[in-house]
Amino acid sequence: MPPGPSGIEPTPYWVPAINEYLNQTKVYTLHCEKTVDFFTAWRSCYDLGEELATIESSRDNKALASALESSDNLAYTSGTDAGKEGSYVWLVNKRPIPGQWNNFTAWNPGEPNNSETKEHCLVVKNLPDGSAGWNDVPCDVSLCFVCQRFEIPDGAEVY
Ligand SMILES: [Ca+2]
Ligand SMILES: [Ca+2]
Repeated sequence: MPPGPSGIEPTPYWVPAINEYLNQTKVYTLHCEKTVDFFTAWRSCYDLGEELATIESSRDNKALASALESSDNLAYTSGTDAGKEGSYVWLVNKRPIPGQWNNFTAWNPGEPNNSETKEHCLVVKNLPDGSAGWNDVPCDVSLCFVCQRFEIPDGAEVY
């Protein structure tokens, strides 16, 4: 593929259809080298040829909790209600939270609370039971973030 307009080499990109989704192996990677705001996190995953994380099943949530390691890392995912208050979507795949096809969420008790009407980004933190608890926070705070990639199946159409 030719370089994009900004000189960035496009990487093959593939997103599984919903009916393929739960059978796919997703790989989460935590980034804490430099803490960043939400959109920098979104862009940083893009620059790595990946995407900012989605969490669409309890399996995803456990895998993501493992990626967070045992530390107190608070990390951005691609969940946001910045476009419409109270209506969360995964920015990278446009699916609603909870999904129509999978009702999974893992909000901590009392969340999302849109504190001071300023919280529009979904962050994750390890819980003692090995899952990841969700909270909404302001999108401009500097945090770690989690990128994801899928194993691209043979014969899949990439773009
Ligand atoms: Ca909000
Ligand atoms: Ca909150």
